[in-house]
Amino acid sequence: MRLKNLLFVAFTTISVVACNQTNIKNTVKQNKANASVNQVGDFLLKDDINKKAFVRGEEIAIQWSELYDSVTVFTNGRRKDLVGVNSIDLSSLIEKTGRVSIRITGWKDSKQFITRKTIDVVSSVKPVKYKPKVINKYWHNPNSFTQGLFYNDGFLFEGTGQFGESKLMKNDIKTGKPIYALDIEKDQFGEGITLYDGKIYQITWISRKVHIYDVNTFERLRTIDYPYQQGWGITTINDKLILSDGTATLTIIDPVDFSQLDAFQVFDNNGPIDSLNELEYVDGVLYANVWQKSIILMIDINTGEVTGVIDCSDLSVQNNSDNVDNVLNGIAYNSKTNHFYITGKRWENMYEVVFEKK
Ligand SMILES: [Ca+2]
Repeated sequence: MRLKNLLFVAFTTISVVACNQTNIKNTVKQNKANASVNQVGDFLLKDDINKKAFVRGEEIAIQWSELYDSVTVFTNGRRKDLVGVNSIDLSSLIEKTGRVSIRITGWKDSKQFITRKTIDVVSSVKPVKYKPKVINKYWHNPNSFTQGLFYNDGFLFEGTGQFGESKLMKNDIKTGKPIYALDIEKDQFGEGITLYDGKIYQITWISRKVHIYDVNTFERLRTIDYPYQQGWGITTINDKLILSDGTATLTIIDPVDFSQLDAFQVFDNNGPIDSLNELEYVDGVLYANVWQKSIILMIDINTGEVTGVIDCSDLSVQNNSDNVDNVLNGIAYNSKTNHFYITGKRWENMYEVVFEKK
């Protein structure tokens, strides 16, 4: 009997200890789980919880219960910490148009409660319609698959594409013939070109290489790595460069190492405009032609908004071809005359134009 009692006591004690240890373990486990496994927060859009698109500048009010000790809001990676409030207008955190990934985390004790949402911020302006007025028309080599174009000091500089055919040229405007022309590597497809600090930058489509030349001698100074997937258009904005990649996204970069300084998505008042290609920047306005469309967009680089659309279909028709690849692509600007030059891939003409309201 005595032994039996002893065994019973011992068993009970071990069980209780084991049970307590299990409880502690479970509690610790639970706390860790609470801290690491996100719980769904109750962060909701105030007026219409399912609303997906907002006009730039419109209030984007999010509200939540008073459960949390603190709240952190991320909009496209931009962070704001909040204490003692239970609502925020996100529009104050969003400067530009585009798709915005929102993550809101509420903290209570060791627990975090997360709500994620994606919204679109569309342009607040209706684009003004323009068309080109032709001042002059010049010969353009119909073999040139134009991918980049800029004006400098009386000449048009042109970069062309296609594997095995890509060139960089300095062209006489009146004859369209090259003063200088050089080929790039046969396995590379040339894309946009721009002038920065006395040097020409020529990007390539998928080779992830950038060639840099002296604008006066055409000597290739160096080739650097291109840190993005695709190169389409490039132009200079004061002390920075801006890139298109065939999507609605434009990337502002450091000219020294091509590292990203900013990126935004171009939206009109309906949504994103994809396939942005050749670029030109003039006095606060970025001009971008849209691949396979006969239009040039005017974009406010501070907001991402499309402020104007230039319909170049009359010019496209004059250069029509059976080849669907031969589309509008090439915008250059002469600051002395305020005239633009526009052409296209394998177009027979280079146009000197001004843009006027339709
Ligand atoms: Ca250009």
